[in-house]
Amino acid sequence: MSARILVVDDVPANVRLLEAKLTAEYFQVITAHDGASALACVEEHNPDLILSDIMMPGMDGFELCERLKADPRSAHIPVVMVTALNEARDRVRGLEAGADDFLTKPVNTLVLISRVKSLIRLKHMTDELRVRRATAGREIGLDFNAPLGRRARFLIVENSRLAAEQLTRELSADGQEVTWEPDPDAATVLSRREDFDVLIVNLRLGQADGLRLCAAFRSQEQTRHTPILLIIDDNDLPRLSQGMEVGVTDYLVRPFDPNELRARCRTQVRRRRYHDQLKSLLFDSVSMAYSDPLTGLFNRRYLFAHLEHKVGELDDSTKRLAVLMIDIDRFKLVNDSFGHGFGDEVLRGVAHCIADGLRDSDMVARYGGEEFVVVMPNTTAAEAVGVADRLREAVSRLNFVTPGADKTPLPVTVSVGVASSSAAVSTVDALIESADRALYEAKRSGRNATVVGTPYGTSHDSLCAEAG
Ligand code: GH3
Ligand code: MG
Ligand code: MG
Repeated sequence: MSARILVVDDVPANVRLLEAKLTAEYFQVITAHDGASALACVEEHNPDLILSDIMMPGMDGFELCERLKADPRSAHIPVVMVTALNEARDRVRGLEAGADDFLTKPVNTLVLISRVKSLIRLKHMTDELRVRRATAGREIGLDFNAPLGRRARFLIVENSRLAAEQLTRELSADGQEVTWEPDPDAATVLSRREDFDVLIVNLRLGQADGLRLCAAFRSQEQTRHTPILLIIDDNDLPRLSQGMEVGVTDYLVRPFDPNELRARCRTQVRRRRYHDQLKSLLFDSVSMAYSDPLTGLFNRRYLFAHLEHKVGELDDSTKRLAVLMIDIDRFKLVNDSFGHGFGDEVLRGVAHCIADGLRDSDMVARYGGEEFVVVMPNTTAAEAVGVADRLREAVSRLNFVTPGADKTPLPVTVSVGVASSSAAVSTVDALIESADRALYEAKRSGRNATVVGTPYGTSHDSLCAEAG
């Protein structure tokens, strides 16, 4: 895991200590010695995580955190406050300032690294989400501290009733919904049946091993990505790395401060929500990224991905490929005479007509404004010409009625350039170029025509004749 971490502390020795520990884990570390230079550093280096001291001359850590969280350009960067004492007051103040986590000095290396890794994983997820949102053309500016929306559902696996009641009290006070299950086997079954946002597991479950339960959660489909918060005692710290191995997302050492519990639980809920959003965005953006909104056909991007794949198959000498480049004749005139809206209607009509006239194995995409490309596997040039003529015929029979009072039927025709694979035409570019040149010829010959393309240097006529 690589990431850039900003360490802020006014005591140079403290900075060096954290820097050494983080560098040993191959993190890239940048440093600042006060709040003002930290803000400048964030602007310049865009870190993935900030570790900040609280007591600093001038701007203290709380104010720094508040400023970072108030700025949309830095609000999504996780901030960990490093507190000198295990001061409950500082933690409350830190939470109010928007801190994402706390570390207590002197900083335990294992604790430091696992917290840092956990938050960086989350940061990477939010980054991905921001990119996808931007790509999908949605509003950017994901608010890292946005309200968590609906109540989150927690499953607590804890054999002590007292401990479970304490956890339930704290989380319920924070507006969360809590289910308690003392038995690990029953918990596994329950987690498959119901949808939980976060799983809280006590490492010591009487006779049972909490880590075994965590491993079970990770191995079943329903909870593979559900955050797991492990609860341990001080002397269990050595088992923590095993826990991280198994896929535990974060942990709490008993006795814990209720504020810390809430902060960590909120972070886990966010993690879960991001994951869900990413999944649905991925699905949306796949279809959005590959389809043309006006016609519903595949777009140019998909066409090229598809063609690459199809051309790749041509190494097998039994495979052939034909491509049609179809362009509506004098379409500009349609727009100019009857308006863009009517032009769109004609585009959609022609698109559907082409799609309806193809085999299932053929693919049609909108190549550009009023141009379409059809990709036909296992098709010879002669067969492709047959398809092209049939499509031209079908388009010319379409019934477009012009807007306005007189409602005259408007004839629409297309011209088609045909290209087929051969030794000379065996790349995507060569196929497209060949079809494009043939289309140009079809336009020149008077439109509403089909012409077969030739690779450069080949006689056009001879191939036309071959196509029959
Ligand atoms: P040719 O027979 O030589 O192909 O003539 P043409 O008028 O069809 O070709 P030209 O390239 O001059 O004009 C294409 C027109 O297609 C121009 C452009 O405004 C229009 N067009 C491109 N995309 C859209 C669209 O999404 N909707 C509408 N209504 N028109 C579009
Ligand atoms: Mg045209
Ligand atoms: Mg055109």
